[in-house]
Amino acid sequence: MPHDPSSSRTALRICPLCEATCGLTLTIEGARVTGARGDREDVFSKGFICPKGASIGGLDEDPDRLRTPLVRKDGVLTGASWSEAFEAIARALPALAQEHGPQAVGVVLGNPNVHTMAGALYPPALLAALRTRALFTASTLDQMPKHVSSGLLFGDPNSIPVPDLDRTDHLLMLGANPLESNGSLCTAPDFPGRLKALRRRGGSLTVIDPRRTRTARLADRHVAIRPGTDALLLAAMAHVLFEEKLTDPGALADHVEGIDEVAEAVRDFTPEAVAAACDVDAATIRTLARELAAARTAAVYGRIGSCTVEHGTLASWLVDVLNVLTGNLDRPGGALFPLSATARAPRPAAPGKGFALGRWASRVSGHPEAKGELPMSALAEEIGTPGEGRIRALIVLAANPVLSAPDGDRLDAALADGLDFMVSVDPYLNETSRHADVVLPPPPPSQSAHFDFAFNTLAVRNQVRYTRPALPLGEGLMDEAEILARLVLAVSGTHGAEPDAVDTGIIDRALGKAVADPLSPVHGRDPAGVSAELTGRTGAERRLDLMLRLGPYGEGFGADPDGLSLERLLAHPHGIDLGPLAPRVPEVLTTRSGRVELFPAPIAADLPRLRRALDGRTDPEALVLVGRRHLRSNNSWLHNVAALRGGSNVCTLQIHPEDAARLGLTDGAPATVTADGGELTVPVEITDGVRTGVVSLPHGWGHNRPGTRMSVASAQPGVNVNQLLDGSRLDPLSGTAVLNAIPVTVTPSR
Ligand SMILES: Nc1nc2c(c(=O)[nH]1)N[C@H]1C(S)=C(S)[C@@H](COP(=O)(O)OP(=O)(O)OC[C@H]3O[C@@H](n4cnc5c(=O)[nH]c(N)nc54)[C@H](O)[C@@H]3O)O[C@H]1N2
Ligand SMILES: Nc1nc2c(c(=O)[nH]1)N[C@H]1C(S)=C(S)[C@@H](COP(=O)(O)OP(=O)(O)OC[C@H]3O[C@@H](n4cnc5c(=O)[nH]c(N)nc54)[C@H](O)[C@@H]3O)O[C@H]1N2
Ligand code: SF4
Ligand SMILES: [Mo]
Repeated sequence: MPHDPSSSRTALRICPLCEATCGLTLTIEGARVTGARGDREDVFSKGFICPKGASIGGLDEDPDRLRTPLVRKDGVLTGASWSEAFEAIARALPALAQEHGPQAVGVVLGNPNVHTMAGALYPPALLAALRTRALFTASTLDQMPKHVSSGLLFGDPNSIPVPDLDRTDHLLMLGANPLESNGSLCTAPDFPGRLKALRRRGGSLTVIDPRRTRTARLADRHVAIRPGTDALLLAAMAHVLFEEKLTDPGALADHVEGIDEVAEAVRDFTPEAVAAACDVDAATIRTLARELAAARTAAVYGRIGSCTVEHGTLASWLVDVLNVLTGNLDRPGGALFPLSATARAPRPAAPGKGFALGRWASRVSGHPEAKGELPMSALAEEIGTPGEGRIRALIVLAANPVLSAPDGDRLDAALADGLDFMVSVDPYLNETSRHADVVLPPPPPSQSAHFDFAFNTLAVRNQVRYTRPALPLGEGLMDEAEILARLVLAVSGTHGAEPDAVDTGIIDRALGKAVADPLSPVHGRDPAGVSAELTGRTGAERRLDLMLRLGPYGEGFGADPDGLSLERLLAHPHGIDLGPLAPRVPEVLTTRSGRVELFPAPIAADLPRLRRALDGRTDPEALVLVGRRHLRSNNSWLHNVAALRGGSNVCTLQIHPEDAARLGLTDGAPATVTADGGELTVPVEITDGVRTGVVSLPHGWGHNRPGTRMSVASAQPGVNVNQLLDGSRLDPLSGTAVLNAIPVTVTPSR
């Protein structure tokens, strides 16, 4: 189609594809995104971009994207109008909840909810309207161990310290590969450049990973640990710090309790005792501990490979134990708590409510809740096991658990046979949404506004940015904020009301609290008057304005004329820098003691399990499976963008040459992998990039189920690694699935 070059323009859009939150400059011709480059003026990302961000146009105009809602008619998903779709929901869900109780409606929240404004703003209202505890999210396939350890240590599961990447002298990184992932629980656009800068300024990087990743190749020291044993390694490092009197919590000393108890608890975990299990010699472990203690500043940082393992919560706890013991928690150059512009404004330090685990349990297996969630691994049994409280209906927002959670075949069958009604909010008809009775598709990224409510609380620098939609909504599309607001109305029995009513209700409640709060800048004011001052074109924007104005940097509705508001943010299209991370202890602490509780009871109760792992005999020929990520892939849903396919972005079984030779495997030939949950056949890739005893498969593949509409992905489907899991392996404290260090056998396929 010829286009008029004079219609070409640019527009800013924060990239929603990973946690790095890069600012993009989109090239727009007519109603199409024809290119994307890094926004050099972005206060945080300064022009950085990766191949995914550069391909956002391809994602935007993917012909397989759904452009109308789908409603199941006579068993077949059929294009429908928005009002038909919401009417179908309003007819089914309230009646089902009425008949079987609120627990009969389950909710699944997937990863992209932390990458959209709608996903941050509406799920709480949806859950409140449903009054269900049947909540499952990607967190229990991911970072829940970190939430649990942070909740126990600091009182709030969302108070997660992040490494001060730009100022630290020494970074000890476990189970993370930011050169492919671009970072996680540590929002840092151009993570690779920041690591190189660390080396350039004389700092050092140590990477603990069973694979020699691109990140490991950048490091001063790479330790190829045996998978699943990081908690042992970290406990032994803590042991060395105590034994050699290298502990010094520094400024934190007055705000920590339980250090002596930790010393006692790690007494058995000598480097010599853990060396065999970790396959790391004792001398190296001592060196790691001494280097950490000796560094002027240092940060310990653990991610996926330290979370989605048998001892994920213990490992996550030990990461911060080491940060505390070496005086690096809450100091510049160490690990600090970000202060985002939409967070609650800091208040005088005081004891808080603390963090409780296991306030209820899952119906079938009795898994304790964590942070109000049940393990994603338990979803299939909660649908498939008869009895009172069985999940009969499911609302799935931006999730594809058939591929991303253990034992997809079982979940697939449960979604097909066990549900009376299912809704998916998803742009694709994929392995999960194909089971829905109603699919509600959000618009493409270029047509959505963007604000990072989640990632600004995890960013290595305090800053704030907002981008409005770069393009108007396409014909027949609905903004995702409106979709979710209408969904709230449909499940509440108020279908047909104005979706703005949802936002107005939330704003009114928030202002009601604020005017009654003596510490709020609007204390004592008339809430209606304050509400009338809010600006914004949409309910979502007015809510953002409210949070910004009452937040830590806010203008407080006149209290601080230089403070933040939506209006001020809009005047800074490349964002506003709010400065480096600063110490926040004790104000940030909300434990019952008002201190860092370094040795919480649930952790103490889980330590015997770690102690038992010391005795684990390891068969020298045993193999364990770990995952990996590819730069040009994203979990289960970016395989449909043709521009990102190919190259190293392939679904292969990586194996060390020695293991391959012993097993008679040939590069490129198929191998059969068997584990608890099943069997897969996949091409072999022989590489010394994985250590011996370890094989690696990426996740998010296996696009070969019928009834999907992802033509590029299904042409080269790959295999679903999660079919090797039966869902029974969990980190017990957090309910997180064990996705790494899975025992497998591998044989050549015929
Ligand atoms: N074996 C193994 N399994 C893993 C992992 C691993 O390392 N190994 N990693 C785990 C991790 S860390 C995570 S976070 C999970 C992720 O697992 P999920 O939470 O299931 O997320 P995705 O696989 O990314 O699927 C996202 C879904 O959201 C849809 N989507 C995309 N954009 C939007 C949008 O703007 N709005 C809406 N409503 N929908 C959208 C996509 O089409 C897709 O259906 O996978 C986990 N699974
Ligand atoms: N390109 C791309 N970027 C992504 C994603 C994606 O799918 N693709 N997903 C996004 C999401 S949802 C997340 S949560 C983040 C995750 O971000 P990261 O945590 O950086 O994830 P990975 O790249 O999977 O790196 C995990 C590393 O842990 C190693 N590992 C496995 N088992 C163990 C173990 O027992 N011990 C140790 N020490 N290491 C181990 C693996 O070899 C791997 O190199 O990435 C995000 N960014
Ligand atoms: S690093 Fe992440 S946020 Fe930045 S362009 Fe790539 S996918 Fe987007
Ligand atoms: Mo994740």
